[in-house]
Amino acid sequence: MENIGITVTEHLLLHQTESPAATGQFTRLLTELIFSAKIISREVNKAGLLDIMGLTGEVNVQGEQVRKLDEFANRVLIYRLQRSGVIAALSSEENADIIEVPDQLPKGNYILVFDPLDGSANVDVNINIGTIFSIYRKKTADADGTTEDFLRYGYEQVAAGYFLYGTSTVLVYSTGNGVHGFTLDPSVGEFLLSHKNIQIPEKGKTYSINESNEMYWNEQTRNAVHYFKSNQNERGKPYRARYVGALVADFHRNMLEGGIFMYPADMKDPTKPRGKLRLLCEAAPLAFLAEHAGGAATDGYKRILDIKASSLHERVPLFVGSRADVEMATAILSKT
Ligand code: AHM
Ligand code: MG
Repeated sequence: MENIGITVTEHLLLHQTESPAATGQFTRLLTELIFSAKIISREVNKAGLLDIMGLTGEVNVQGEQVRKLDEFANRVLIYRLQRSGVIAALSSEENADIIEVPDQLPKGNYILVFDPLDGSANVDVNINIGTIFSIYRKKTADADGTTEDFLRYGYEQVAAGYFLYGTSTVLVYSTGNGVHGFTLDPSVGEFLLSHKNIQIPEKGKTYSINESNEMYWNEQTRNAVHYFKSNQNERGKPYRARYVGALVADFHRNMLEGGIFMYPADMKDPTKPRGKLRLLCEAAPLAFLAEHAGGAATDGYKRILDIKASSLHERVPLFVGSRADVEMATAILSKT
């Protein structure tokens, strides 16, 4: 019989012995994430049809307007994961504090951080968006997760991944043993293995950055970006510029084709130069995936996975993607 595909669960079970994270509890956790993503994907696909487009009029903890689809994705993930029995506590980009598992529900040992709908400004214009997740084991003795369980080094993650709602819906994840991609076959409702053991090319052909921030950058950042504009890529041609404005989409392209995504610190607020992206729900999980695919991720100076979060919504500059390109950007940024 012809090959009819390997589902995520089958893949996880086949490789269970190789992965410390792949226990029954972990399989349950991933299954809940997958089910939530299928629901979100369904709603994303009809975003233009329903009264789901546009803003809710509320402002979230980051001071940004909350879109209806963000709110929906957030609610689905919280509802499903709180009832999974394998989670001690959750943290979402959309919620100021950690989200507890109510006392009447069973609790587990995992800590989940997620960005329910990354790049959600793209919803109304039909451009890719995604869901990012990061998984840790609870480290405090308390059955309920505490903030301390979330303020961790990125290297402590047991798994990380994302769903990209694009031309197809794709899941890319790693439990620290290779990075694998699965594509949702809507006709059978399953994610099937489509990208086995993804390896980011050592040097890429693309740089991705919002260059309209240039006036807010310091000299080293300008120099680093200038490097990619004035040097040759791995094919001996100029680097090409691509910026979707959805981190997951830019990261996914660069993972498959090679390249660097940069969101440097800027001086939009002169009293505090900082990056835009969040360490726990964006930078750390993508850094985990990049490294396990042979790439790299820094904040321009040090490895993202070596940064310990000091608050739930801490922001960091991010340089992530092909190893040689990230090392080049980091070397230029580190020059005083
Ligand atoms: P979000 O999580 O609120 O959608 O914000 C994160 C997004 C990233 O997906 C994207 O790379 C970045 O913000 C784009 O920001 P900018 O418009 O400043 O370039
Ligand atoms: Mg985001």
